[in-house]
Amino acid sequence: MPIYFIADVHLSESRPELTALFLRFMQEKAPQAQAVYILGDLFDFWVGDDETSPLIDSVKRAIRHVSDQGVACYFQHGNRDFMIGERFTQACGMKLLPDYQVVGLFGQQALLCHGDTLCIDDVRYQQFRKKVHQKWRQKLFLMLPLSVRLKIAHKIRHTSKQDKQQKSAEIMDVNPEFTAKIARQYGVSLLIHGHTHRENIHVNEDLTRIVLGDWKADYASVLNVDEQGFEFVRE
Ligand code: LP5
Ligand code: MN
Repeated sequence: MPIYFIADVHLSESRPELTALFLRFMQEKAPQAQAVYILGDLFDFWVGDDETSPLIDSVKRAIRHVSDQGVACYFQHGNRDFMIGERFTQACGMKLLPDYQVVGLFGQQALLCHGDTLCIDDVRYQQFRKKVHQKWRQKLFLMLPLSVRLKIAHKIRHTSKQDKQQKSAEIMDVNPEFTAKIARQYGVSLLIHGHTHRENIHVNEDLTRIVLGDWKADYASVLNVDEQGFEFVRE
């Protein structure tokens, strides 16, 4: 049975076609797998596990349905949904993984991460990340009314979109030397990540780096891993 990897679905009320793709993937494809790994940015943004909506409920139910069938479901935080907590992942029957996780894939060790931590040349983003990952800031944020949290999230999204216009594509990609160093640190020669939306398999002497794609209006980008190897499939 294969293992599926997905990332950067960016579910939101404003993109119902992505929700439809995700629900279809969960209903039709995911039950055929032994495991499904979601490597971050499942949602366009997340402001706390206490938020409820028809979208969140349907996603929760769809993942739960798959995990209840014995498919191991895993989630890693992205830069958009790092506020997802155990309350949400447990309701889905998913295991919340740390930012870096080594897993065995058909005899090969692979390092998994969202990918944002590898983009160290994006200094403004890394400063922002450091701040919003501070536990005390997150605790304070969660004490705010939901409506205020949503306003702040929209404000950050707006600033982020503006900032990105000033950044080169190179700055917003992973730093190759740093990425190689991290892979060495974890003792792997295979890395799987998302975030940059630059779906690809980069094969170098010391490291194979698989970059998951984001989901488009008309297809889901899924990495299928089995005894035969790695393959991107479009659902
Ligand atoms: O997401 P994407 O691809 O557009 O851009 C990312 C980086 N941007 C982000 C921000 C997210 O888009 C939005 C996250 C919403 C989270 C909501 C919960 C908040 C919880 C707070 C808990 C304490 O990740 C972008 C990268 C890009 O990827 C490529 O890697 O460049 O980084 C930025 O744009 C960061 C900016 O450079 C700096 C942002 C400063 C924002 C400050 C806004 C202050 C508003 C305060 C209002 C009270
Ligand atoms: Mn991301």
